[in-house]
Amino acid sequence: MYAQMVKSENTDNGPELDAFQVRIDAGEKIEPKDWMPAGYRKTLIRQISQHAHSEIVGQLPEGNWITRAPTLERKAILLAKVQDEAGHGLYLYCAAETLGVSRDELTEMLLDGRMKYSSIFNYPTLTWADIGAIGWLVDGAAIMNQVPLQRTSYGPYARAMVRICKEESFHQRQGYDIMMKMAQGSDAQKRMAQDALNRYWYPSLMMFGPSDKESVHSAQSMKWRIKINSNDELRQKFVDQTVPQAEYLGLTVPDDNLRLNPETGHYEFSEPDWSEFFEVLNGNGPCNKERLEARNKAWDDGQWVRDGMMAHARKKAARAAASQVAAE
Ligand code: FAQ
Repeated sequence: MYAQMVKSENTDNGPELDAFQVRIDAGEKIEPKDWMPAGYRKTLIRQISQHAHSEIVGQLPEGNWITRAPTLERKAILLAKVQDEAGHGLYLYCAAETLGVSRDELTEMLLDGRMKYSSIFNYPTLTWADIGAIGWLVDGAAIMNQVPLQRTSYGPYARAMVRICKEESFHQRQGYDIMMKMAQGSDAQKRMAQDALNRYWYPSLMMFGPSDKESVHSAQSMKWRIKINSNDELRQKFVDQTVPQAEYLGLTVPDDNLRLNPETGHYEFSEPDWSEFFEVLNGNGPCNKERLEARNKAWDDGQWVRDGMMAHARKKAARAAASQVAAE
């Protein structure tokens, strides 16, 4: 629908680009009908869609535990959380559509592997403690990344982030609450909580993207205020915030090199295994195949619904056209 309104912009220099940068530097929001460079539009489509796909695929690891949650209350909370993730995906697809792509196109690119989703969702959820670890660490990392995005330069993305961040903060607390119960529980529960932290720590650090020296998009994205902080800055903030939380739980972060540097006030920590990260991005993580199969199946199973909706829309349009002719 928005495709006709797109003002492009294959100029990567010239007075329009200078004027655009002045607006960005002044902290103005760019809106869908405004002029924007092709690269800005392309980068936003890539980042917002990857984000939307992550929210949708991100339902799968937790959905795995809805039927096995330990109490009715935990089940209701988890169900609500997973539904929130679907909602986030939908706001984000809407934000991407304002840039001139359709949700169908984006979905097809996810399903045939042309578009990415967050690496974290290619890891399995083996025990109930993993649901705690996801809320605490994965939603915790997501908030750290997304709070600054409320100030991103593209209006529809920034506004979607405001609501998403409120909900993510509830998700993080529910995860920490599960971890607290487990860490204060029996020895077996404590071991389960520690094991979940051991398995989710480094994949959570990877959520912030490759190190700044390996990040191909950061410099341009930060110039356009699509990104407000670099990957390493946010990773450091996440570690600084999360280590004391682990200590409060009585759990040990699985990193022998972890230490608080009294001079900088920041934790020093080990980098994740970046070769594992790139393997996961290339489709070779523990659950990549399973996740894409599940999304492909959902898309195929929903074909009859889309066909029905389209047939209804066509009939409605034909009836409206016929009554218009009759009235003339
Ligand atoms: N996974 O140059 P950079 C959530 C790719 S939401 C997969 O540094 P950029 C909620 C990147 O696309 C989680 N791919 O890239 C939830 C690029 O590839 P390309 C998602 C990754 O964009 C919780 C290449 O590597 N959040 O969890 C990853 O400047 C619980 C080079 O990297 C967002 O998407 C990765 N981890 O920075 C749901 C937030 N990292 O496209 C359910 C918005 C990098 O050139 C349950 N996105 N890549 O082929 C961002 O802030 C940025 O896109 C970054 C990456 C920081 C993720």
